[in-house]
Amino acid sequence: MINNKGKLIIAAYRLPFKIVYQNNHRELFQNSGGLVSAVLSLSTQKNYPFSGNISWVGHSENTALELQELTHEAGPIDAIPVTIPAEINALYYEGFCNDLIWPLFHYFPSEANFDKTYFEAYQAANQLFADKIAEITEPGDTIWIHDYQLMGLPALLREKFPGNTIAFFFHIPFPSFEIFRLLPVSWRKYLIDGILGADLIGFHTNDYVRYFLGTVQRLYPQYEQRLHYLNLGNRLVEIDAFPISIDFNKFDDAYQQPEVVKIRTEIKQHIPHKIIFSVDRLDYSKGLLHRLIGYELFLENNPGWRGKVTFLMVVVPSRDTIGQYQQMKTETDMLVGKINARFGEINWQPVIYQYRSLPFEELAAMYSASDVALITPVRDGMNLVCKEYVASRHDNRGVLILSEMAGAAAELSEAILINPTDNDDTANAIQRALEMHPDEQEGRMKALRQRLRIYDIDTWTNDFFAQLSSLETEQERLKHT
Ligand code: ADQ
Repeated sequence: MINNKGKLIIAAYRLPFKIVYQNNHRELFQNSGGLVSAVLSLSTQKNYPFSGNISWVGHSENTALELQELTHEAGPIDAIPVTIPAEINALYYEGFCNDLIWPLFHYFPSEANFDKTYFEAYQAANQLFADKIAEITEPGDTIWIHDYQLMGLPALLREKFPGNTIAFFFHIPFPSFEIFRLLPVSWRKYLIDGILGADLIGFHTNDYVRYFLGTVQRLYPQYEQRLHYLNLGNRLVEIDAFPISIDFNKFDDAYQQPEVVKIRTEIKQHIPHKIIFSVDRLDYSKGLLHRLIGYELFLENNPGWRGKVTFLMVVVPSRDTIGQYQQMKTETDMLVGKINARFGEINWQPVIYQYRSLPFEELAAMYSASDVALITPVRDGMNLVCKEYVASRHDNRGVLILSEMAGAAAELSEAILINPTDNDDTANAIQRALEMHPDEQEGRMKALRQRLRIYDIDTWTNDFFAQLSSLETEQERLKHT
C-alpha cells in the first residue's frame, strides 16, 4: 500500500448519493452499487493509504450546497456535482454512451448509432468533468476514473496534472479490434488516447486486457509492449485484470437474518416446488428473451417437470425512456404471456415475472430460496448477480447456470457454463441443474464460495491500489535510470 498520499478523487458518471424530495421533505439516498461499497469499505480500513475525505465527482441534478448540507454527516465521501446541461447530457449519456458505446462494446453493432453530435457532446461532457476535477486537485492527489462514460477524461487530466497519479477502471467488456474499428478513426484515437492518459488501466478479465492491448498496437505500433506494460516514450502505463467482486459477508450473513428467513419461508410456502431464479436490469445484453425461450424449450422437452418448477424472473426497470428498451420490455411481456398461456394450469404458473426493484432483504431471500440461478447474459463485463447468488448460499445448496459470455465465467468454473444463445444448451442445463444430486451441488457450491470469500470486494480494491503503488515505484525507478 502507498503511504503519505494526498486525497483520493473518484470520478464516475453518477454520484453515490442523490437527494429526493418527498412531501416537502428532503431525503438523501445512497446508491447501493458495488463501487460505492468498495469505496466506503476502503475508507474505513486501518491502513487507508490516502489522506482526508474522498472527493467523489459525478453528474447530479442537485447543487453542491444541497449535497453538502445533507452529506457532511453521511460519511467520509464529499459529493462534488458536475452540472451537465440537459441538452448536452441527452446527447452524451443517452446518446454516445448508451446508444453507441454500450451496444457496440456488448457486440450489438447493429443497435449502435454513430451520430456526430453524440461525439461532440461526449467530448464536451468529459471536458466539464475535467474542469470540475481541476478545481479540487492538489499535488499528491490520486484520481480514480470509472467506466465508459469517461474514456476521454484521463488524458484531459494528464495534460493539466502531469505529476498526479491517475487510474482508470473499465466496467463493461472491451471488445476485439474488429468491433472497435467500426468507430470513425478520429473517435478511436480520442478514446484510446484518452484512456492512455492513466497510469494504471484495469479491466475485469484477461481477454479485455488483450483486446485493449491489441487495439493500442493497431493504432500505435510504435509503443513498446512488455507483458502488461506499455512504454509511451515519456511514460510507463500498466494494463491489468482486476475482476470486481462483492461484499461476500453481507450476502452470507443475510441467510440467517430474521427478515430474510421470514421472506424465504413465505416464498417457499407460496411456491412449494423447485424454483429457478433470475434478476437483472432490463437490458438486451442480459439475454432475457433467449433465457425465456430456453426455459420454454425445457418445458417442451420435459413434460415430467411441468407443474413441478417455477421460473421467478425479476427485472429492474432501466433506461426505459430509450426506444430499444421499451421494445424489449414489450417483447419480454409477450413471451412470458405466451409461455404461461401455453403450459400454465389452474394451480401452476410456469413463469412469475416481476418488473421492479427489490429491497436487499427480498433479494437475499430470493437468492437463498432458489434451487437454480439462471444467469445468462449474451454479453456482460463481469455480472455481479451470479456472485451474489453464490455468496447467499450459506447452506451450500443451489446450482448456478452461468453464461460463458459473462466476465464472471472466467472465475466461476464450477457453475454449469452455457452458450446463452444456444436454446438447446440452456434447456439441457436447466434439466441437469434441477436433477443434480445434493452432494454434487454442495461440492460445486463450496468451491465457488471459497473463491469469492477470499476474492471479495475489499480484496479487489486492495489489489488495485497495491498494483498502483508498485507501478509508482517502478515509474520512479525509471525516472532515475
Ligand atoms: P450492471 O450491468 O448493472 O453493472 P451487474 O454486475 O449484474 O450489472 O450488477 C447489477 C446489480 O444490480 C447487482 O448488484 C444486483 O443485485 C442489482 N439488481 C439487479 N436487479 C435488481 C432488482 N430487480 N432489484 C434490486 N437490485 C437488483 C455493470 C456491468 C457489469 C459489472 C458491473 C460492476 O454491466 O458487467 O459486473 O458494472 O463492474
